[in-house]
Amino acid sequence: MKTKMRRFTWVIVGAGCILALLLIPVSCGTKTRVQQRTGAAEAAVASYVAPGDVDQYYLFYSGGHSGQIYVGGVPSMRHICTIPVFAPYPATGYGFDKETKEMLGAYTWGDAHHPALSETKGDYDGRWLFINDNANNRIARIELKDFKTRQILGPIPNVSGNHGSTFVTPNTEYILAASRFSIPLPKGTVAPLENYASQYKGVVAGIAVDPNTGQMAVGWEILMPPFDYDLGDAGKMASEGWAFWTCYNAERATGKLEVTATQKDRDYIAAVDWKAAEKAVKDGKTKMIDGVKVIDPKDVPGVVYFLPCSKSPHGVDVSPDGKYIIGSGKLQSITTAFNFEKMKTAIAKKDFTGQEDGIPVLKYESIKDAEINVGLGPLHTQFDDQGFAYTSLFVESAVAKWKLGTWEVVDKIPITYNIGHLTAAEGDTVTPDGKYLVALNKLSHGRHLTVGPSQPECSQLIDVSGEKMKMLYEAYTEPEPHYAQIIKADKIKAVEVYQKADNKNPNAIWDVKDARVERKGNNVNVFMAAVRSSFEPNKIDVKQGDRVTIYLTNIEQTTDELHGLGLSEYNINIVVDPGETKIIEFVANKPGVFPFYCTNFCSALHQEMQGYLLVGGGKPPQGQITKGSQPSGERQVALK
Ligand code: RUQ
Ligand code: CUA
Repeated sequence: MKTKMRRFTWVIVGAGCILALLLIPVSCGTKTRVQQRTGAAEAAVASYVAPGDVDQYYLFYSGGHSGQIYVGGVPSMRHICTIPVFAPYPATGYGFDKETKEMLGAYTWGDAHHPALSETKGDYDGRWLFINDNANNRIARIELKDFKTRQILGPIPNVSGNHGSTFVTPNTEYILAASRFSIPLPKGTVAPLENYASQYKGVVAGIAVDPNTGQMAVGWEILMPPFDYDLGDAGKMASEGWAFWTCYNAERATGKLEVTATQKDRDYIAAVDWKAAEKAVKDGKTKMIDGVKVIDPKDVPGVVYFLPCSKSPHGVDVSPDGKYIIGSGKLQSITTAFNFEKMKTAIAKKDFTGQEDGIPVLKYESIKDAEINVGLGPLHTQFDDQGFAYTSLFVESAVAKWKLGTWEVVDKIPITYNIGHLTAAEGDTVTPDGKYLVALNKLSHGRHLTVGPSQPECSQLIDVSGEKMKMLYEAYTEPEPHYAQIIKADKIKAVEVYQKADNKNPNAIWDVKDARVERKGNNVNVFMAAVRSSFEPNKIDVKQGDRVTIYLTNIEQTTDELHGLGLSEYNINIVVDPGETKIIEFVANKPGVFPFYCTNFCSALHQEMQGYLLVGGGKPPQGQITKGSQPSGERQVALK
């Protein structure tokens, strides 16, 4: 592939040279080398952030089945940090201390797809970041004051394969969630796959968010036909109060979906009046399934409608003014702009063509404003500040720029290769910024230093400030960014040190004089301080079988002075930020002497920052290790 690409480039460059020689100074469509270099220099300057300077925007991109979120800067595209969410992350000690271990529960992985920044009046407010776990039906909330995961909700009852998530309503009243895989409900029930069409159920849901704390809880759930609910977006401005999800497999098929679920010409976008859903829950028009109040649309007319959409749609995106709902059939070359007002009129006039399990299907011709000829394999659409929309074309490997209202395609830029999502600066708000667009590409095909068969993912930064889109930069990431959001840097105000006054852990200690080991029966409590460059206490003496709890406080109040505690052969690894207390719990079940040491380079004497855990009750010291004995994993000592 690479060789071919290189050869191809040579041909182009060669042709460019010849043309340049022939045609100078007459300009032509082909760029000369000088022009190419100027373009490259311009692009380099446009994405350059000098040492010591910071980016204009944060880029939060999902880490796919790594379960994490990556944080980058725009326009530099530099990776700044990783926020662990659904999987343990030894680098920050995530998943090893009591709090994060409990948050992760029994799961050691998640499949993170769509990060969503919290909003106030339809604008990112910089408070929280939410992200879905497609695999284990969870949603996490990250506090942007300290970039830490603070809550993981789920598995959400009745939702199976939470892909159509997380998308927030304009004031973060709800986070959308939905079933990608319909199953018999409640979870735990089994029905034969032959009965899929009648006994399996989909669910769309609104997860309620406490406006003060961000705490999430199930708000409402709606029982849906057994389709595959794919992506969502919340209505805004004109369409505020509504939520939209695409779905494929209106065929209600099973087996080889590639074939069985692509039979019909149309699938749907589900439109939910979430204020009506809220009211139905309040009025008790629900039934309990797995402890959740679920709305059956048959009992609550008006809560949900289906908009017919080109077959196998993927993304659904609401324009900044809320007037248009953009849905694309991923096997087609058009994207459809549905008109929200027309949708309301059609509902009022009962302009239906049928129903699915009691849910009215609106007439396509009555609600669509335009079919835009964007190109092959349209997936997702983003918006700028000039009334333009940008649609990613997976099959064509391109982005199409088109005008809302006139529906004409005005520009196209090739992408390398196979773009999935794309994200624009403040692109999901009611006032997008324009300026930058990031293409999140599915394949990199060796455009980087070779790293073996497991290749990184590629994203490309595009300048969208002018008439023509300009490619600026290409960056690589770990697997597997799906969606990302870009927020103005000055909207986020994060702390760099936890103030002592804010640390509410009753077992924190702030003076090495208070460091101690206390025993109550088999429970050993260690009150430990970490400060450059020692742990106090640095000796913990316990008996085999004791339950050990270490309250580890980093008493530093200085930026970037982190300490870690790695305990050899006990699989324990904690990091404490300045001013933070973490709780380490374990049973000292292995006898012996186990060193612990600081894992984060903190000072010139960082290597000296260490101590010992002595777990008594094993064999007493008995002479010398036999010379020449093979290490076998078993203790081999010479008996006298
Ligand atoms: S998906 S490439 Cu998981 Cu968001 Cu569209
Ligand atoms: Cu503390 Cu290294």
